[in-house]
Amino acid sequence: MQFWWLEYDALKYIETARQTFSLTSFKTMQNAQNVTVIGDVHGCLPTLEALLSQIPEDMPLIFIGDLINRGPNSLKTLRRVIEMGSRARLILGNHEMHLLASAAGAGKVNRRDTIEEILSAPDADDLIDWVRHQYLLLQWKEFTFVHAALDPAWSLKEAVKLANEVQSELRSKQWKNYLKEMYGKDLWEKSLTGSARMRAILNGFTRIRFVDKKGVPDYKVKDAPGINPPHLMPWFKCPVRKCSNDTIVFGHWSTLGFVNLPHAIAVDTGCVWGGALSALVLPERRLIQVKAPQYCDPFA
Ligand SMILES: [Mn+2]
Repeated sequence: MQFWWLEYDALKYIETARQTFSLTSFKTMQNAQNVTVIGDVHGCLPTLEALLSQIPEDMPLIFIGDLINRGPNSLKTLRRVIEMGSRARLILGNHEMHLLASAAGAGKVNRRDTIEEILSAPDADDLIDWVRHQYLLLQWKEFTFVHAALDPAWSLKEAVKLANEVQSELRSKQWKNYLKEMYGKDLWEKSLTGSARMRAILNGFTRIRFVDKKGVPDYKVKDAPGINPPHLMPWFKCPVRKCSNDTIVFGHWSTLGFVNLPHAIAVDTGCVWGGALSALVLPERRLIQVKAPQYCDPFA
């Protein structure tokens, strides 16, 4: 199962020859002793630099998504990660999807967005191409990386299939057309087709926080656990979720803070609103954090 990741990268880089091609570098990540996952950066480049200075330069990195937007340096942060080449991979977050939808003419850049500088960069097409070739789900050893969640209705095997389904559309020539109706709160059902299916898959990976006891997501509630309506629970505590025996690493939920449970690891510690940026060295789960200046309000 791990080889779809390897094969895809190899093909892309042979095809485009944009970057020095090295099959060994891909094998290196899969075979690496350690991988470090980095929480939601949101364009906070100085904070990212401070964190990176504490991580060995040859350490493979997985960014958990929302690398960009909201913070002050979206363009430079994106370039910094692209320039790392095969050392770094990005999980697509809701903010990356918003960037792609905006580039496709389907999303509207709003007042609080800081992605305009990416869309108007002279090499915007290359930047967008890089982003749309990233991942909704990655696996390394026993860990599965997603931006927000796995929909409780999905087994890990189904989730891998659904991630591949959307990733191949994003990587196709028709990607702009595919994303035309990206926004909406569709809930997952096996029978869904077309744009409702795409929305339910994207929501299941990039937006879920709370679910009810049957595992049905509620996209309206964004509170920290403890002040949520009593019928809702964090998705990773839902007893009926099908992936409860898999170890899921995720970000997205900045008010949740660092969570380190046997089967759920949360790494978004709110760097954009003055919390911290976190890196977690795996498999030993060694936490590295740097305190961050505040750029915006978590509840705005
Ligand atoms: Mn997010």
